[in-house]
Amino acid sequence: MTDRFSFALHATDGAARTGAISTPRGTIRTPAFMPVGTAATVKAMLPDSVAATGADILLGNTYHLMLRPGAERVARLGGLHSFMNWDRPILTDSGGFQVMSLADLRRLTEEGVTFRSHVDGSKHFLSPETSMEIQRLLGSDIVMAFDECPALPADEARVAESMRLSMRWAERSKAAFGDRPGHALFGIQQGGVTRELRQESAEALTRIGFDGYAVGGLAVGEGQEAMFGVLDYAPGMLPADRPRYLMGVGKPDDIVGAVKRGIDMMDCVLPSRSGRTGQAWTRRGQVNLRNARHADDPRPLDEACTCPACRGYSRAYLHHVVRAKEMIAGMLLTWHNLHYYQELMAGMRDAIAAGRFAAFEAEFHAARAAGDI
Ligand code: PRF
Ligand code: ZN
Repeated sequence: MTDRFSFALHATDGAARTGAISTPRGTIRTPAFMPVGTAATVKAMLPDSVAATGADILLGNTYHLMLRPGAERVARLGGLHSFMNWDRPILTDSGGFQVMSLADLRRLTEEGVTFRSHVDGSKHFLSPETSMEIQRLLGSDIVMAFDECPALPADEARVAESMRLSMRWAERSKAAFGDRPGHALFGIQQGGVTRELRQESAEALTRIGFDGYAVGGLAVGEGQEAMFGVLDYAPGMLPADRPRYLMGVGKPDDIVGAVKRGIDMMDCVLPSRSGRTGQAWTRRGQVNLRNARHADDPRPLDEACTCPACRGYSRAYLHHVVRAKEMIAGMLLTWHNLHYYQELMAGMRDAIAAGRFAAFEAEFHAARAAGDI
């Protein structure tokens, strides 16, 4: 095991890449999918179960953890890894994005953002400096720069102004982060769907210098076609020898399209959140277990899946526990969905290494076009 953070590219196939990020807490195989553990838990899953699905790294949230239970408390209790019983790498988002979507009474200035907690109405302040301090207290392995991200569609002047503020904040994030061997700081590209703004943002971030680079500001209302349009050029603007992380994406077809365009890391609440509402993702697309057609079906959700939900239970049982709102419904479907996502990532890594990503992509779309069996 290494005492440093590093990234090694193993193979490329077109723009798609496979490699490994080494950290003192373990290796992250890329392309990587990071399950979301917002409040120091991947909801409905034990950490060992999350690891059993194939996850190398989790995502945690500055915003949620600073409000509850508080970063100082987590630090006193030994840091987030020990607190939540997950000893592998953790990436933490920096909070600005969540403030904009969740907090009440937000006030944005050059200095940072003041807001009221959605939990108890208490007043808080986040800035590049306070976000770096909170992520340090949590013990995050991959720290995200503090940024701001407008929802799309937004007018270009507003997107440009916001991107330039985020670039000034990126510089302050880097200064406040300091030198922390074994921990990484990622910059976040903004600029909406405007190529010139994405270029300006990439140049600003590269000049500052980060351990990795995120493509932020996508999957915020622009639609898949526009997102892929940006991903046709945005990853190529970022240093090829550093990991590239697409934030908050996505559905399985978004993920395959992003990897095809040069993305190495992703996170999304979709597999865990939709598992808690009776939605499953399989090779053949989305399956709603609430649907009455499953009530008498003795077959597993996916006969080819090796997860506990598919090996031990029928569609009829899953349908029953979803309808009865039993806790095991969320547990089994979250497990299945995370397992499916990790199998998808493993399949892409193998395909890229073997130079057959195009064939993998064609098979992925053909299986979905066939529909649920
Ligand atoms: N910035 C940060 N977190 C994010 C985003 C962003 O732009 C997004 C956009 N998809 C999701 N999460 N800091
Ligand atoms: Zn399964």
